[in-house]
Amino acid sequence: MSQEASMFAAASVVANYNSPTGHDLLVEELPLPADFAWGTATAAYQIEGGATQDGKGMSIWDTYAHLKPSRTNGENADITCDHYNRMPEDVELMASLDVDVYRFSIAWSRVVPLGGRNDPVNEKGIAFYNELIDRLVARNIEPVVTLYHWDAPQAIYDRYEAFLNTEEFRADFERYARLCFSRFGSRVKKWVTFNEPYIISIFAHLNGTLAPGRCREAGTDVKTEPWRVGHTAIVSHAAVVEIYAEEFRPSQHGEISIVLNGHFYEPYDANKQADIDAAERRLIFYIGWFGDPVFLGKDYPAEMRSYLGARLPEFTPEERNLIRRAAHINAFYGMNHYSTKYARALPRPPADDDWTGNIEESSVDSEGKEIGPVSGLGWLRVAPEGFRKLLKWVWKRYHLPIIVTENGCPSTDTEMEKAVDDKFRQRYFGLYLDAISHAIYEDGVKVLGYCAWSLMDNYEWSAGYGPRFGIVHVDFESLKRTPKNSAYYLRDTFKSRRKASPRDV
Ligand code: PNW
Repeated sequence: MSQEASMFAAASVVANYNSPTGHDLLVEELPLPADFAWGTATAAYQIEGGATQDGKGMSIWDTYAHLKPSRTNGENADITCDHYNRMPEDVELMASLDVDVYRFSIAWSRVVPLGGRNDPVNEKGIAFYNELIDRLVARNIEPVVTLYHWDAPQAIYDRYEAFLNTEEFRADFERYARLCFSRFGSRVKKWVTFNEPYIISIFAHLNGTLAPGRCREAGTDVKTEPWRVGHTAIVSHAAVVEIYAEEFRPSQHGEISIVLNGHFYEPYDANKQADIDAAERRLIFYIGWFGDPVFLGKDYPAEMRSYLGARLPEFTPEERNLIRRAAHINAFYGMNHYSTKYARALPRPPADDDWTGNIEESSVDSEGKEIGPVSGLGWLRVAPEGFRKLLKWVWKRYHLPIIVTENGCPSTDTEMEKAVDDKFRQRYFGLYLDAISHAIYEDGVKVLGYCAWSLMDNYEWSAGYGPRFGIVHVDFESLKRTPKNSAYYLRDTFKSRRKASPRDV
């Protein structure tokens, strides 16, 4: 299994910030602008449960999580946090933590059970999100709403394989988006089309570790499918962004964009030009793939064209015009970021399914230095300096205000007591907020807000209930929620850090 493919598997290493490898990371509690917003993030499939309740249709995740043999650690999210039935309590919980914003996603198959443009709307599903939004607004919490967080309606996958059919998907996604804008847009002022198109493309259509699980072993075409999937996401995003700007924004006055994830990459050997180039190329393959068409209205980066050749789709003239028109409508850059890795240039020619720009990733550099202490997940290491550098890289390339739409980690202890006194996580948050402060005040990057991943422990996709990312503990037997100390840490740190610290960018 490649390093990327194994990232949803839990690691059992115990972290030590003062490790013998020289990590001595101390939280400085640096200031943040007075108008900096903070909140929590979730995704529908990971927290809602109510899998078949009130007319919800099946999504590709309902199918994937029930495959036999299991590809999700034997676990599914039929119930998970049961947020669908406990939503009022969860809103009160957030209010008690003084959050400014809540980022959540709408389950497409809850509002259009069969997903298609001519399929009926499920009013009970609409009512659920209406109540959620109303309760948030009543508590002065701003909703940030993601239209697509990985849970395509199963029916559109059965009909035309969802993202693999650009025209069909785009048409169905346009109708779904219009429905959401018209029903929820009077109160939702920040929209996100897609969460992490990189992960949708690579993990779901190359490594096969996420639904619908397409991979070489399953006999699908891993050389071209991921790039077609990415293309569909870019074109559908642009179409929906334009629809919002033309049909809804004049009366609703909201903003729309996309959320891109990405590690930062450091060269494996900082003295080797090939590795310095490899680190930059890896960022371009991860982020530029989507960022250049979406935010600059340009073709895929030249590096990708030269490495991937005919595997990378061409934009049709209509698509080219569309992405050019839509690019300037995006109001912010939604950034999901967790960790940093080293990139090493491979000496041999790329594999026929290479998706990295022919580089190898690792957590240890040429001198044996680790990038940072490991969290409860092997791929997620604490490396706040990389976060600062990524903020700078993104700002320089796209020059859009950044909202950190996800950041967090699973602690190394899962025992109830230790999990609630989650020092590892508190320190991670403290360090990553320091990195934002450096980026704002020293590097001149515009960062508007921060959402911790996640509000509560939830279903971590193919890793099931193993890794706990929540700032609130969930007992999956009783479904009782207990705030961890990191929740209070975030509440208090935003209270104190934001005092009288004017934004000077
Ligand atoms: C995100 N990476 O996924 C998702 O948006 C969440 O739903 C998920 O629970 C969370 O992060 C934690 O995993 C990611 O490889 C998957 O950098 C992979 C990466 C980052 C985020």
